[in-house]
Amino acid sequence: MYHPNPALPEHPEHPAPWWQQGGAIYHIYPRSFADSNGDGFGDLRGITEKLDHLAWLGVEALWMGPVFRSPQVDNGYDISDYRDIDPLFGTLADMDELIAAAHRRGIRVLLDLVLNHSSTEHRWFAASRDDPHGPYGDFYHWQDPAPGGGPPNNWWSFFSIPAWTWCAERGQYYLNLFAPEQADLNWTNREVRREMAEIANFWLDRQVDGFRMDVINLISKSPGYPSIPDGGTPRGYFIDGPDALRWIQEFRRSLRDPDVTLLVGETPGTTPESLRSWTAREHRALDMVISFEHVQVDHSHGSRWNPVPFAPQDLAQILAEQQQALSGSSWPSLYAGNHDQPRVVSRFGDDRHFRRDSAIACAALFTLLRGTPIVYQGDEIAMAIFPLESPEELQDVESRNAYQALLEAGVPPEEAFARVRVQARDNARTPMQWTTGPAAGFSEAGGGTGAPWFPVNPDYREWNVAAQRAAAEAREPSVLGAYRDLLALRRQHQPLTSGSCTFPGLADLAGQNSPVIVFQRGGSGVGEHTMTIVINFSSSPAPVPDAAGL
Ligand code: ISL
Repeated sequence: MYHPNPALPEHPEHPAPWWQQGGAIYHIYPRSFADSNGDGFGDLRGITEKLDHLAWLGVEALWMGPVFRSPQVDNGYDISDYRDIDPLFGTLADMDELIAAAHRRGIRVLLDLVLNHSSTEHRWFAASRDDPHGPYGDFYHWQDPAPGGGPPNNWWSFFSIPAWTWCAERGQYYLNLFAPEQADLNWTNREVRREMAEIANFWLDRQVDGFRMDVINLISKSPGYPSIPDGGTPRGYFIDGPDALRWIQEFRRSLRDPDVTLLVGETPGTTPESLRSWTAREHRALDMVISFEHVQVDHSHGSRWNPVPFAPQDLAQILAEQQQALSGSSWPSLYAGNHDQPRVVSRFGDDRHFRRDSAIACAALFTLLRGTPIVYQGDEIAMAIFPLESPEELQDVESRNAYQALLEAGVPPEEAFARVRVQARDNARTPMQWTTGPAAGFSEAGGGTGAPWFPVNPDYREWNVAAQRAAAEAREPSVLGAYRDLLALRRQHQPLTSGSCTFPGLADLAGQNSPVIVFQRGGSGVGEHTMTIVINFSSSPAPVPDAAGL
């Protein structure tokens, strides 16, 4: 049974759903959060043991990355049984205990459903491969080779490889927009859609409060699988495809509690118009989306593997556009860091000279805009990117493939590594830094079978939860204390909870190199006050730009 956190007022005067009442979501990457049994991997019991950290921080919900049964080719984003917990993370009983323990502390629980694709080790895939005319024959996207041989079209996977894999047993190609071990499910099949809703209801019956829906805008593929014209984008082909919105609406209607279940959709490559369309309340599709334009601000020509320094005004322009698209009856999520992105303080801050203050500046930006903040584990203590020294240290399938693809394109090895190392997803997946103890307190010392699955960032003696909690309690400055204060501030001031969000002087600031971002949160009623937030994203004093008109 869910009990509201007494630290979080319920706002009976606002009819808004719980996620619009000032609370934040804490994002956990389970294998790197807390290891309760000393096997080197984080687990569910580890999360349960650390719930007081979340309660202290003042978050209203947690979202954990996928913990379902999986061969772990993509760290759980390749699910082989949606109704069971992978032994790496524990058992169904551990999950029940975690949900109950979170609810006792007033923290809601969101699971990560990966419904665009399953593992090729799922029983559906074996049945589909072995019996094209059987009940599962059509569960995936199977196609004959192109007339001249080779893959059916020119689609390319997000993981720098072709999107079609040949299956000798069936004599056809299947579609995989990620790794070959992640086969895309065929949502045109009504049975696939029914299975998806039943999986969600299975977890709602176990008392979860909502879902983050992985790459949910990829579920609809263009009929006939046409090739993308040279220079074109996958939009309309497999991004924001023709039936995606309708199927998400149908999915919501099939849920046990369609009105109170939070659905956060991850939507790479989408447009501001689609953002609005997915989330407009009257569409009854998604409640929020995780969009990407702002985390691509430092990608040259849209390529993650060609990073350039970030310009604060470019970031402000993108955020303003998102805020505009999601105003009114839509609602944004706010994030800069997650398990797929480099660490925020290393990316938008100065992790060498102003690590604490620049992490706080990033925190202020991504907690004070309109929307629900999603705080990624470790960002609340300014964890930084990992000092990767060689390509052999890369563990993530996306980073390894990207490095390989750069080499194959003729990029010299040193340059290829330099380009991958700062953007690699591995950077944000290092073990959580809890204490100054062995393995940063991530893994139980003693009884364990080995070291953490990924090395702890060597800076943990200085940057850890225990040290910052002590500082916060002594009212000394710390990133952790700042996060807690910012999250409380959002709940206490109506303009921050639900007011509008505008960027004064935005058009005049476009293309300028001012490091100062200015935005205003408005009161929603007559006579309500507004709040102005001014953040300097540089290492030296800077004037508030005149264009902001303050
Ligand atoms: O972050 C990315 C681009 O900026 C991609 O790495 C990412 O794969 C893409 O955004 C989709 O991410 C989600 O689905 C993937 C999984 O590997 C990611 O971890 C997940 O967040 C496939 O399930």
